[in-house]
Amino acid sequence: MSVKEVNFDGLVGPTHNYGGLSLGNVASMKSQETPSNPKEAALQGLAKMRRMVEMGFTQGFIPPHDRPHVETLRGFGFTGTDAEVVEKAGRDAPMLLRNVSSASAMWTANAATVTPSKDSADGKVHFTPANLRAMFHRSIEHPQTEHFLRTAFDGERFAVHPAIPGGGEMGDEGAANHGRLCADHSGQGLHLYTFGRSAFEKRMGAKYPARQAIEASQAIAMSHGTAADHTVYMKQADEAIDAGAFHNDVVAVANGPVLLYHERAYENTEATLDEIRRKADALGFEPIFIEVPGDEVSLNDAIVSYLFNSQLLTKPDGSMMLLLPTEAEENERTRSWCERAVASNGPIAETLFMDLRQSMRNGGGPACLRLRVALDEAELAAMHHGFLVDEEKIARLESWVSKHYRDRLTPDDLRDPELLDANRTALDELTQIMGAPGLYAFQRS
Ligand code: SUG
Repeated sequence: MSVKEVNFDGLVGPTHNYGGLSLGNVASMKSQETPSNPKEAALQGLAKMRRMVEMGFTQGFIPPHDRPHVETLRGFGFTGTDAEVVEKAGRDAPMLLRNVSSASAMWTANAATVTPSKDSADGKVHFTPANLRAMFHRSIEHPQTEHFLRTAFDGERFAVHPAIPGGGEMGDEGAANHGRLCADHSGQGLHLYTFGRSAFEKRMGAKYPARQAIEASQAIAMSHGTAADHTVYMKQADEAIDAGAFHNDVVAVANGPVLLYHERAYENTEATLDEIRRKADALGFEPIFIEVPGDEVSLNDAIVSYLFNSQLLTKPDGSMMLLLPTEAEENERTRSWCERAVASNGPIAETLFMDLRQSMRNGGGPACLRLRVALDEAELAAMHHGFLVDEEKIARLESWVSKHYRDRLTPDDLRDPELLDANRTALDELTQIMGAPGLYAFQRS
């Protein structure tokens, strides 16, 4: 049965703002307190989805989370009506309110880790929502994500697990630190899990946190039933993390047999690539490594341009393209690298640069905004089609955004209790567009 890779993009939520919440994410730290434009952010994301549909890809989306998240504030002792809770938190705990208001669920590469049915022991598609424990504002995402995934992928063909228990350094950041190599999407895959640390290691002296624990990745591989000889664990280079590669997808991307990565992305690169070669050979395909040398594109160039945070896509005609952010076109070194890559007649036949600046200013490029799920025809038919888009639904979502979203928001504006009400009205209407009534907890209580 033929298998398609479906990209589920995070629909940017109405509270998109620059809170400066992510230590080690240089764009987020730099944008702190500047005004955002949630309407433009959501429309930029929808424009990317539209391009994907126009090029013949099957495209899905994951709706925004309910923000500000009143239940979390109640957990911190705030009481009263929902509006009172937001008002009191805005007055007495503005940083807490900022954290529970983030629209960070838009970066669905961090929503979950996915194992296609071809690669799991029980033949089901497996999902584990990421616990995202490294950053408080993201650690509250997984219960809503789990509910969305259970709604989207319901039935015997799918298995949705709870997040890996968090606490201490037991961090899991989902698909942003996971890649899958295969001959093509219908073939069996080799799973590349990238980690920054052991949860039990005392990591002293580092500039920035290493978010992914190897124990979390191992737990996912085990619960998804991925065979040990179909799995490779790769250690992120500390140098890359400290330069701002807070997720591996800032310095590497995989698609089909191709692994595109920065020379300094990993520790023990040679030994790791050998392991990939050996395990891929046993699966019957030859991996194609495209290493970008540090003297052509420095780690810093990679991080400011997000060259690697691109979508490496196999088009319906079988050729590969790279969908990148405009920042990678503006940086002379990354643009020239792209030009040389296309001219070399290698696997990357074409590039497409897209304006995703609103998300980029928070450290979220094209690849952060999407969760890849490889589905065969029966699985695609069995999933909830409210989470899929075609051109007509994208047009409806664009009007919905234009009607409900503000075009300017600062972290201070989050104190406005009317924002909560307006957001819930918008999300309620969104569930009607999706045909998914009661998707949000506030609709069920
Ligand atoms: O987790 N930024 C996100 C960006 C996630 C990017 N995802 C991938 N690389 N896959 C993060 O650091 C910033 C929010 C703020 O500062 O307002 C933020 O959460």
